[in-house]
Amino acid sequence: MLSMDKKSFKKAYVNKFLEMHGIELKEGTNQQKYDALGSLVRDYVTREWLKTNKKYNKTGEKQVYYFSMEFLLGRLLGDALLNIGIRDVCKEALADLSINLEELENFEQDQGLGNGGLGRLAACFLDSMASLNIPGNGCGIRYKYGFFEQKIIDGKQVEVSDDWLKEGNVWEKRKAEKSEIVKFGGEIKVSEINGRLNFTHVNFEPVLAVPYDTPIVGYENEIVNTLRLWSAEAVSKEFDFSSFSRGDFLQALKYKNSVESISQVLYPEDSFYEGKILRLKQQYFFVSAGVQSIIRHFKKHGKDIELFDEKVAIHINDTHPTLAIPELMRILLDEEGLEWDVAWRITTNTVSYTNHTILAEALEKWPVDMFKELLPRIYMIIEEINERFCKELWARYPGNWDKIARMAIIADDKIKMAHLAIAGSHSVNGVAKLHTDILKKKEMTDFYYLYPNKFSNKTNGITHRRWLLKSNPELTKLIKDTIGDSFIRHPIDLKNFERHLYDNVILEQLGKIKKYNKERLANVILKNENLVIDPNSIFDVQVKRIHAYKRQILNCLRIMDLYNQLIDNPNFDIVPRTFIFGGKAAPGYYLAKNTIELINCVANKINNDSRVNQKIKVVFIQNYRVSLAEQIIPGTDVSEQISTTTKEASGTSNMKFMMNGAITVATLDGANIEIRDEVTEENIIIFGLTEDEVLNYYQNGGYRSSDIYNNDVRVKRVIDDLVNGKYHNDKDKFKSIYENLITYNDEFFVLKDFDSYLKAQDKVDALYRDNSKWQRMCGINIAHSGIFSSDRTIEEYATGIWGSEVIYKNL
Ligand code: 26Q
Repeated sequence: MLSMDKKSFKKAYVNKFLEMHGIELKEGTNQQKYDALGSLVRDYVTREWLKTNKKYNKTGEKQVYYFSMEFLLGRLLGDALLNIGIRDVCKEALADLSINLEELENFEQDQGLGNGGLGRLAACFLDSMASLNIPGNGCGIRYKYGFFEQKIIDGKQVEVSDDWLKEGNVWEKRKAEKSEIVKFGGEIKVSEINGRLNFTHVNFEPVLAVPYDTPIVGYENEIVNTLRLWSAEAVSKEFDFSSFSRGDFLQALKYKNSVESISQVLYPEDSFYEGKILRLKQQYFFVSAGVQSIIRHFKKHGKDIELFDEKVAIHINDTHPTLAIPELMRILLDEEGLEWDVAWRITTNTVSYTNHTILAEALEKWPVDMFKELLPRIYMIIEEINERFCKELWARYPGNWDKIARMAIIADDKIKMAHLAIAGSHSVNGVAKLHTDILKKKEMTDFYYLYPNKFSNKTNGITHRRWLLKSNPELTKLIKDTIGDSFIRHPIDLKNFERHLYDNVILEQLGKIKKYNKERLANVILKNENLVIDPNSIFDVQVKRIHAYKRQILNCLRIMDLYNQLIDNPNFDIVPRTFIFGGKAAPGYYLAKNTIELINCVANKINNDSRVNQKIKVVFIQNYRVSLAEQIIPGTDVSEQISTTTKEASGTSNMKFMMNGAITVATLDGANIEIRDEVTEENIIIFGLTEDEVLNYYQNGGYRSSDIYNNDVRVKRVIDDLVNGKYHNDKDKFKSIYENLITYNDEFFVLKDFDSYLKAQDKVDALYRDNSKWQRMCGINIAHSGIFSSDRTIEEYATGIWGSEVIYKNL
């Protein structure tokens, strides 16, 4: 923890400002003030960063490298201030200078290099590793453009590119001297030297991978870890001016453009695989640069390559970085001269893999022809891995061709990345109990029987530092005042809060804090959406990627039903509710975009209908992202976690909401089950089909959505409302949703779960009327959220998978 008093902070800040901008503070713009503050804090952080790196080099502790295509960090200033322990000093010092810290924080662009859950999980994990003194590094891509900015124009999503670097980024440090070369295309020349085959890569296209390092600050422990993101640049030799004289200018330009496109933009699909060559280039690009730099660092410290797996753990976040396996093999074989078996032992001991989805359409399978041409040597290695793997299968299941074909890494001219990831790693984990069970008994069952010991569950978590301490300081203060501050280092201690939930004063304070946060959120909505909402109404929130399986449509249909009820019966007594939606649709995902339009049309109709708009209102908040989540979640009463059971691997916003004292309405899916187990059935509202029912329908059929449509008048009415012009002049506007539900038999059981969802919502209404009961339920959710801190998750990864020394316990 940095010791710093207000006076010296003030002085340092004023000096920094002057030095940077050459004008007086009072003449500066807010952007300039933010830049100076960021730069000052970065300087403080840098000192501890250097110390940490020195320490790691001295102790030689095992390093963990978390490889991920996505890191959804959000803003870093507030996080850094909190973790180095000077947030309060800074806030007061700035106040003395008539500067509002929160206002300045808003000038920081979100670092939005991720789509959703998987990318945010990577960010929470980095925070926990640093805070638990684990030598943990991130490795990914420095996309020039992050996840697109979403605008809603005429009710429709419009994508705007996210030029997040345009005002600069104080947190990153370019390390040109640590660049690596990544090779694409070309041919492999095989020769024999001293009885050993030698592989030489010729005529390849070289790409320069330049690292940019970002500090990851641990919580008050003087540890600053590193996130290394790679940027693709032309190798200057290949783009030199001699080209001009040779008249190859266009050729050189083409090369430059093609290289730079690699780290140009994040793919905005989060659950849909399309075999794009650029995506494959991105994957190999960062994985190759990452593995090369790990080996270089390892060897620089004079260590024996055969001990690599004792000192390095590489974790792959889903299959996207799976090429780390053949790339590590390539280096160990071709550059270090190891024998296959030794290289394979080292590689599998080093790599571990997390699966995040069971959606078949998200599984990565690369066409052999394309792959081979782009990565000829890597392809040869995968072929060899496949051959040896199939031999192992043959020995184990002689004659069982079906099974071997099913499990092979290369089959039907495709490379199955999940199979490669399982074969090439020592650990495979799912992200919630149900998800892991499904992997074991369905999706990966063949592999589970082959390698039962590789499989384990690691239920996801969230960093309570960002999602409680930083985003909800008022609640944090109440908890601290009530149970002390041990929960900050040991979030499980939040349990001690439960005893106090029979104290009416505490319940009242909980209510007041929620109200305050709702008012804050109402202001955000007024500012961003120009809509007035009532903080006395129930804030009922569904914010996440827009996807059929997450069932925003179910939520929308019940609002349409409620609207019908209120019109039919003007005396219908409900607690006023505000329905809040947010989330981005993949640009090519028509149904998801249509869902956004439906929500906006329903909002438009209801918000302008004076018969109901004192009782219900609907908001779609644009451009949902980490910094907005931090403002929405603390102000939420009801958290909607309503995915079709079995489809959501875990979910993590469910955890963020409970930690901030929202009541969850949920299906028994993903981590919702574990949340229910923690808080017990009385403190969560569960509805919908069970796992067995869903799996049974998928396996044996027997569901007909049209039967429900024909038999349930409320269902019939809302479905008809989709296509009768009620919400849009163009009756065909929502035809895709209608067809999805009726013509194509409702793959996600929206209509099947509709009735039980309505009953769940009636229960919310009834419970909310008993204020102290409601507040107690909220308190119980907070008290039981500690287990969902990513510190718990990371401790499980560290001890169960990575073999890191966990020394933070002595703190
Ligand atoms: C793959 C190939 C080509 C292009 C894009 C992709 C791609 C990109 C991102 C596929 C998947 C993703 C992201 C998946 C994701 O966010 N999954 C979520 O992971 C969370 C953390 O484990 C879980 O809580 C969620 O349940 C899961 O949906």
